[in-house]
Amino acid sequence: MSDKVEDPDDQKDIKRCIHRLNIHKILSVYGESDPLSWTSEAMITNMIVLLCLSALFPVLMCAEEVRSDFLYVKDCSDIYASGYSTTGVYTITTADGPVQVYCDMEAVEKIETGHWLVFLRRMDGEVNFFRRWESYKRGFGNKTGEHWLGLEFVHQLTRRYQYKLRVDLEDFDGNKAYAVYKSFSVGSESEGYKLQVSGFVDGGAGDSLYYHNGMKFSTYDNDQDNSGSNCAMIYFGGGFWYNKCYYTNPTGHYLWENDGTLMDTGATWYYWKNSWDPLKSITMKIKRVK
Ligand SMILES: *[C@@H]1O[C@H](CO)[C@@H](O)[C@H](O)[C@H]1NC(C)=O
Ligand SMILES: [Ca+2]
Repeated sequence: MSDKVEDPDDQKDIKRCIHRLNIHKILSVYGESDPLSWTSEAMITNMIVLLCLSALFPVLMCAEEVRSDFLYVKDCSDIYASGYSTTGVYTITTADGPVQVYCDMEAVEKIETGHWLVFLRRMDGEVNFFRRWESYKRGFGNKTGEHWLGLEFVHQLTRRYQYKLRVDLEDFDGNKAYAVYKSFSVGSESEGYKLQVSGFVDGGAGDSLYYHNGMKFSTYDNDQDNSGSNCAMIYFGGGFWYNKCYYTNPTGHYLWENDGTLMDTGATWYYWKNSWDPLKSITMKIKRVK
């Protein structure tokens, strides 16, 4: 596990060294010497989190509901057009049943209207993102807090309509930056939920997704990355379109502060400051392009 990372450039070599130290630190926290034991521990934690979340569903169901056919109300733009302009959780009925979505209805700039459909949100570390393929496919988390909406749902939307993507970042000093991609889509499961992004617009964040464009999605139990190792496993990441391995890892280990330790396993977006610093929050959201 320690010497199978095949990162060619120096930058990655440095990363690899830090990474080894990190594995050691994490394992000592858990009092284990065998990485596999750590994994089973993480899996048990996942199960507990999942159980807790299912108990919370009734609470979430109290959110505002827009019940309609997937064909007519498919995303936050339609919900907005139906007269709902408050940011929050809404329910969309799909062929696979109801799906709860978090709609960010705020206009971010004067020229840019709201009604973004959030598919990833990290903000406080309350939700464990080290999860298996099935979780990333179906979605998990707390829709008013940290969550992953689910690859299948996002695929079903982006195969039918054209979407753009916006990524919002915030560091621990309150600085913000963003990146927009004018075109965003996720392939089918048989295509590995492949990522397609293009039309980068810089809102100060830089373009960390270029390295992930065209990649299949990977989780620790479904390695479809370009590394000889398993990116999700070696960096304790969640699920992402890992390449060999990443320049952004929004589902990474949530770190509550930028204290210099465990830094390269965090939720990072490298090209903002050319650093692996963990972020306080990161949101990925999509909007239909007319
Ligand atoms: C969901 O997350 C929000 C924001 O962190 C929090 O206020 C709320 O209590 C959470 N809800 C549940 C049901 O855990
Ligand atoms: Ca691999």
